[in-house]
Amino acid sequence: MEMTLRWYGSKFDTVTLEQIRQIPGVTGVISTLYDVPAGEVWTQEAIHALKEEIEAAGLRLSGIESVNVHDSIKIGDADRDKYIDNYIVSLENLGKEDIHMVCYNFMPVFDWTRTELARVRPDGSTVLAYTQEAVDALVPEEMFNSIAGDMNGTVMPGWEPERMARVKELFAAYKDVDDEKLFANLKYFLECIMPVCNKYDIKMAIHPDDPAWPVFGLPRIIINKENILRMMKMVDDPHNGVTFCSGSYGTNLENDLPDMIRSLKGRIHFAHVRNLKFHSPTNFEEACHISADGNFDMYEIVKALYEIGFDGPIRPDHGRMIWGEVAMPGYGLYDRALGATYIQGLWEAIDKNAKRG
Ligand code: DNO
Repeated sequence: MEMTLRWYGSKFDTVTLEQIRQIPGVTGVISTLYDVPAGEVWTQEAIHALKEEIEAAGLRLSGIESVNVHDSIKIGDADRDKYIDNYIVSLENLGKEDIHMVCYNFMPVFDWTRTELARVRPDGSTVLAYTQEAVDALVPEEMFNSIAGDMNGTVMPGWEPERMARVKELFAAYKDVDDEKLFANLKYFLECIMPVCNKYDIKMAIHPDDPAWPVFGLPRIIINKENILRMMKMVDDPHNGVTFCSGSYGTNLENDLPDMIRSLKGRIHFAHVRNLKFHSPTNFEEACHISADGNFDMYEIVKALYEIGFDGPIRPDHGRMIWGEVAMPGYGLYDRALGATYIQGLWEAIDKNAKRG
């Protein structure tokens, strides 16, 4: 595995590349062209500039999170081919710049969903949290306003104001899209992009839906072992793979995370590792990374990744806000740095144990 940190680019991130470089063991960043709207072409020049900036700081651009998929593709609209063609050109330009991992999602309307961005924990840290009760009490259009005040002046991925302004319209556009249609539209998209992925060896890594169940009645399909294996079979190419995000699949306590990892051997191209603390099956908060703070056995999760021979980029995921830091919720420096070193400690112990037999 290669330890990385997500970085939104110098215009958008409160964390600098110099700071990331000083986190022990972190050699790469996962980045994006944050200001290119979904559906538009990523130019080779812009990708090259991003890569150069990262390399000048002594790090590697280890992959992209995300090249977002336009809603017309997810809906299966008449104009989807135009957006798929643009996506193919973006992948081609990434390939030419020697980038080989792309994370994306296929969630309708909203990306990940939380109902609180700064829930205070007993130690005074703040975390992202979710309760189904809070979602049920809201109409979708209010979702953005209900959390906008807690974004610390940042633009959160999937919660861009322009996108939220169109929520009503988007809901109407998705009205005939059920699980089967969404699967079919995903298949169509993947079949169109696999040739370019094969040509440049680009590993596509779909991010799970978070939380891993339908929200506001919208279909959500990347939620459990059965569906993800169906997706792997439906386009059976190693370039069609997954981002294994423990905190997203883990929102559903019925998902056995180490078992899911083992069943996806060879198809996990990127790993997001974090822990959750549940107060009830539909009320959880994002704990710090260590096992003792949440509900997951982080040792078993990392061990499963180790045992399947996972060798892609891995990153700590959302961190708590601690030590007075003001940053994009979930994406501050300090707690993610603690997470990165903790995951590496688990990995080293597992590796040494395995080698000693
Ligand atoms: C949230 C992230 C997601 C993820 C996208 C991938 O913090 O994990 O926004 O990047 O779903 O496209």
